[in-house]
Amino acid sequence: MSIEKVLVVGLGYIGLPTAAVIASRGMDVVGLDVNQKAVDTINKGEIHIVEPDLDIVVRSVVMTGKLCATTEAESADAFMIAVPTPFNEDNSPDLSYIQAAAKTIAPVLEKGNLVILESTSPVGATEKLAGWLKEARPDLSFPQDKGDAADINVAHCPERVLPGYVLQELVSNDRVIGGISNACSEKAVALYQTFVRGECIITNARTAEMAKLTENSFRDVNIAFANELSVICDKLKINVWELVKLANRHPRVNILNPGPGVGGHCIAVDPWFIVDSCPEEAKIIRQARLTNDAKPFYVIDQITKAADEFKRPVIACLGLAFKADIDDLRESPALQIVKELASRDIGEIIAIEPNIHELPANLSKEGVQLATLEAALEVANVVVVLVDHKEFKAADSTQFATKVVIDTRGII
Ligand code: SAJ
Repeated sequence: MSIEKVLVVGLGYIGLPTAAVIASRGMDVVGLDVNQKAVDTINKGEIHIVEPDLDIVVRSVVMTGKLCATTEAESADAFMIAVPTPFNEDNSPDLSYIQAAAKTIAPVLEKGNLVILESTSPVGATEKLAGWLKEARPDLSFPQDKGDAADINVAHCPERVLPGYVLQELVSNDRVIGGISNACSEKAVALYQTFVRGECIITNARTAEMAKLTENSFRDVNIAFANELSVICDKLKINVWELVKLANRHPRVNILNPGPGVGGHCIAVDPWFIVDSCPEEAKIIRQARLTNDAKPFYVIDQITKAADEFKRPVIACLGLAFKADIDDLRESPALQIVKELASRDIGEIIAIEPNIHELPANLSKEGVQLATLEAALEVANVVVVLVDHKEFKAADSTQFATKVVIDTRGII
């Protein structure tokens, strides 16, 4: 049976662009979300998240009737689940959103349907999803029991796009596709090939789950290495940026950049899923998480020491986002650092974030001011670079000559 209609569950940073891109290929797409406001926004042809060019694609597919949003499940040929998989306080994965998605789509499932889990998931989650669907629909057969002959196919295909480049990477990245049976994989490949230009590589569901976790853990471990080096270099009075540049001249060395910590919703989360599955074995992966989580506190200490040299210093904090040239402040080490500084009352804090127009309420309540770089530099005693936004990289470095500078990104 060919796939003509797709229901995407979860219209966030991954679900909405995916739904829009599939719709732009001429398929009928229904987006399902629990957030009525998001649904209404999308149905007006507008978007509720920030991602370059996404507004244009969404507007066009909504206008042509290829994409519509709803809060109620309806039948389709394929279902794609792109809901959050956060972690609990004890760092164990929280699969409640996937379970809720299973409960929502189960009543409308029909023989021949394909269900794809896109959410980053701990190993075994796709099998769990298939189990929840089976529990809700004992009248249908599932691949964990019937293999290729099952009524319903279930596969994992982790999203791997980089925020800020989602529309390009959705199409150009290779996709790892892990079905519970071969038939599941093949059916999923057929769907992805309608909009992916990269290669669709088949494996099993558990390996696909682990592949995604491995990619982000690889980055986390390597950033932790860079962050550890930066602390060692401070102690040994060596410029870590010069050191990394020199070491990277070696043809087989590629050290990542130290920073104020690791933010975002992926790299700082996914490694915990591996640690939770194999707590005894995942030693380096766990330590990398701890090292990266400790880095903001190291930066706070550096700033506090610098501030101690002044009676009532003005501290300019450059950047609040979790990485360069985006407006996303969630899980941002820069934001964490500024919040903590404000609560310690060690001076006047000015935040410079060219990608936002208003400070988050909890910062303004603490007395933090939002200013332009120029205005902040006129009064600042201490300058802290927390994000390597293009506006900061372009700044004239002589402006910083009379300031105490703490540069966590190595741009000055
Ligand atoms: N960072 C450093 N030093 C570096 C690189 C990054 O400190 O050398 C910091 C950034 O400042 C940021 C954090 O790490 O705070 C993460 O940024 P990122 O750009 O490395 O990654 P994300 O979280 O925006 O997106 C990642 C991507 N994964 C990989 O590159 C392996 C993306 O492809 C995934 O789709 C995404 O996670 C996800 O959804 O899992």
